[in-house]
Amino acid sequence: MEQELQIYIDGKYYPKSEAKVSVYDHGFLYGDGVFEGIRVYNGTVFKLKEHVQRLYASAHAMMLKIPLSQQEMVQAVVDTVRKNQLKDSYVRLVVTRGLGDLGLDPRKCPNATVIVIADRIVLHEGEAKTKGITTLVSWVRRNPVDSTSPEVKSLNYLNSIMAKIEANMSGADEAICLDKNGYVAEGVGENLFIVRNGKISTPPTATGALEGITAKSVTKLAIKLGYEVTVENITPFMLFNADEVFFTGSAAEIVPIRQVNWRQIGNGNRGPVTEKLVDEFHKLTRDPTQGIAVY
Ligand code: PXG
Repeated sequence: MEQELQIYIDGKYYPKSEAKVSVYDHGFLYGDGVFEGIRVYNGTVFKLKEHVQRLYASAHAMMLKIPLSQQEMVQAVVDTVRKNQLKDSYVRLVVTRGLGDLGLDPRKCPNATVIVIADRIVLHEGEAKTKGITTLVSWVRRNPVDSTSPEVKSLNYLNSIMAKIEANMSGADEAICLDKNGYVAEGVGENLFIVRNGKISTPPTATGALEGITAKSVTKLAIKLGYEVTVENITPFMLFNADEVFFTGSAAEIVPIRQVNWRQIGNGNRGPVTEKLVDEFHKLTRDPTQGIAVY
């Protein structure tokens, strides 16, 4: 039988079937915690330092003290991937406020819980990546930055889940969320880009989007390819009339969008700019200098 995956919890490894946290953990009781989703390509943890930095920035914003240095956290991820002998995989890094009582006061939680899961990943190489997906602009708005800010990658994903339910029920592959002013913010776990007349734009994070690590890589690649990339407010009208629209994210990678609320985008297929970026991004993920090598 294949060996069970080993999960890191607070410095110890547990087989997947025994990897558990308490029902008194405030991550479970209140969504009080932060996380990252990271890909491993051919034994290199892609943009690991950037993900760890963002994890600590999210934790700092909510005054959650992580009991490891960033360097130790990088090492914990590398060790967990190595222990499971994974090459192409997916890492979920979770830090919760830790064990407390039934009151929400975080002072009741002296020690954060640190979890590293390295698991296999099913790659969606088929239709979605080449033909594109259908989307629905959801009525569920992104929270403003003075609320549960989407800039913090916290365990509070109900906003995204509500939007996802709307997409599911309407038969769309994914949801697009607007900010409170009606501008396009992002997907439920992806950043969004549009292409018009050969120019690329993406919404500002202040509109209520996570500062995506994939979005940053893709922006750099686009500039290297000679495209202009502008951060600007994007309206639903601009989406409907874009030549190309695509999502970016660690889990999603680059996904073309071929339909927004029943309106066809471009010619209804993956556009040429998206295609070039997909090719370049694929090469980037295979470059061992773009992450931390495990082996
Ligand atoms: N917006 C939101 C709300 C996200 O959660 C992104 C944008 C893209 O960011 P990155 O840095 O990944 O390019 C995310 C990332 C999952 C999962 O399991 C979700 C994300 C990443 C990895 C896994 O649903 N979201």
